[in-house]
Amino acid sequence: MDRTLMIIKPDAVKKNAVGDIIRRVEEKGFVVRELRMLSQTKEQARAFYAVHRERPFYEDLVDFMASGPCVPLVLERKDAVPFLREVVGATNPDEAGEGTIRKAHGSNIQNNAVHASDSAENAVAEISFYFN
Ligand code: 3AN
Repeated sequence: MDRTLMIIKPDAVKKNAVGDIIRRVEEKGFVVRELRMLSQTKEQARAFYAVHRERPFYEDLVDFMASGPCVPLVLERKDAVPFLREVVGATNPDEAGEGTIRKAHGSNIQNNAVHASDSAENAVAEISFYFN
């Protein structure tokens, strides 16, 4: 079975959408293997999104990710990485398909409810960022 990392972002935690998001991924056959809640420091958020450090939205993204508690989870399923990306939907919630998590809970391209690893290699690195 493959594993991937999902983060329920601060906007979704503030909206009380944690339970609904977990229900949606469980309904799609994912098994929750690890889960925690933490409030990230800006340093942690900067490190997690270091790949975006040259992008114009980087500091806003860091402020957002450090704005309140978030919930990283390790999810297990066959083809976990690509399948979770489908369940999550497009980065911009306006472009996300019907039935996706971002369509249901995202507010805008930054406050888009969840993060999902985009490759098997990144999934391994991102899981070890939050879980030993
Ligand atoms: P995804 O999360 O769909 O893989 P990425 O990796 O391109 O998208 O972007 C990481 C995060 O950066 C997004 N989840 C979103 O919160 C934020 N983001 C991406 N593009 C923009 C943008 N144009 N303006 C503001 N925030 C953005």
